[in-house]
Amino acid sequence: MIIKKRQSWVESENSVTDEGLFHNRRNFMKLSGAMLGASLLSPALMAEEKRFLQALSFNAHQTDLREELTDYKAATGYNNYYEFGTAKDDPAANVHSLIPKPWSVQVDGLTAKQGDISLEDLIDFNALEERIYRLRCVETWSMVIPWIGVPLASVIKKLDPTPAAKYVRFETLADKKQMSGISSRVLTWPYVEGLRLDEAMHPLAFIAVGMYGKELPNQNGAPLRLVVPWKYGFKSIKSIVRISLTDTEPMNSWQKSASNEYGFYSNVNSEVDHPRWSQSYERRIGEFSRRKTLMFNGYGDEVASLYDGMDLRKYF
Ligand SMILES: Nc1nc2c(c(=O)[nH]1)N[C@H]1C(S)=C(S)[C@@H](COP(=O)(O)O)O[C@H]1N2
Ligand SMILES: [Mo]
Repeated sequence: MIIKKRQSWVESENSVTDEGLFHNRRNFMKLSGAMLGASLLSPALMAEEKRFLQALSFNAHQTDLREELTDYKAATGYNNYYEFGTAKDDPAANVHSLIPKPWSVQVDGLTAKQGDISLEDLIDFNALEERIYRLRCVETWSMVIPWIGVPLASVIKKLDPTPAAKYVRFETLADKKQMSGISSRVLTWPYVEGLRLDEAMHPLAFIAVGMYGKELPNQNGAPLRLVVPWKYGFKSIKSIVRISLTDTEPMNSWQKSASNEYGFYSNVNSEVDHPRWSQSYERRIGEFSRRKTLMFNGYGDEVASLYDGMDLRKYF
């Protein structure tokens, strides 16, 4: 059973009295505690992790899903990151060649701010929040992750879009030296994703730089990735190196590869099947039984109004 509280993302940790939240909180503390204890980090890395956690502890916010967090091992061992291969265990095996630091993001298009912006200037690391979001992959698996990051809106505001800007387009790094999978032609590189500007400014849309109290593992999209919890997982573009504001709808990599199967919107929709499979059920990674997929992945109260009057069969 899933019970959601409205506007839950603005609730601070201190005001949490709800049992489900408390459970998740404990679950999270247990996990991060265990991982910190078990990890064999160099002193420099330890100091960095500590700074990361300190920044976080002052700004912990939480969405409340009464659901178990996905096991950390499953969330980092069963991934889609085609730049490192198409099998679910390829990213974890091949991703060590990715160098997520230092990192900068090229900003161009319809914004006042232009050019290369360092990760530290783009993301306010003193304002990190924790958000527990469900993510539902188009291939019918799902997971529940404690993400750490900032609202995408805060990043876009920094770029100062011009009035003509209507969409945001994102690109992933495409470097043959760091990414063993991009010699393959399964997709066109760089990996591209896009959002309508009002979707991008929605308070649920999130840029993650960490998860489970730690920095993002490379296979999950280090050093920064998108998380749009009401859309299929492939919208969550990883290792972003370019953000462009545009006045035309960006063509994403999956649309380009099969426009009959993947559209621009890609909202989780239990009522519209993928041409090759049903979208009405999903399986949590690490679990055996299936559960019903919820419209907009369960975030409909918050986001359905973005699509008022649109035929979601046409705009899939
Ligand atoms: N650059 C890039 N981003 C990507 C992908 C990819 O292949 N390349 N796969 C997407 C898909 S299909 C999913 S379901 C999610 C998976 O995120 P996870 O591995 O953290 O679970 O990442 C998305 N982001
Ligand atoms: Mo996916």
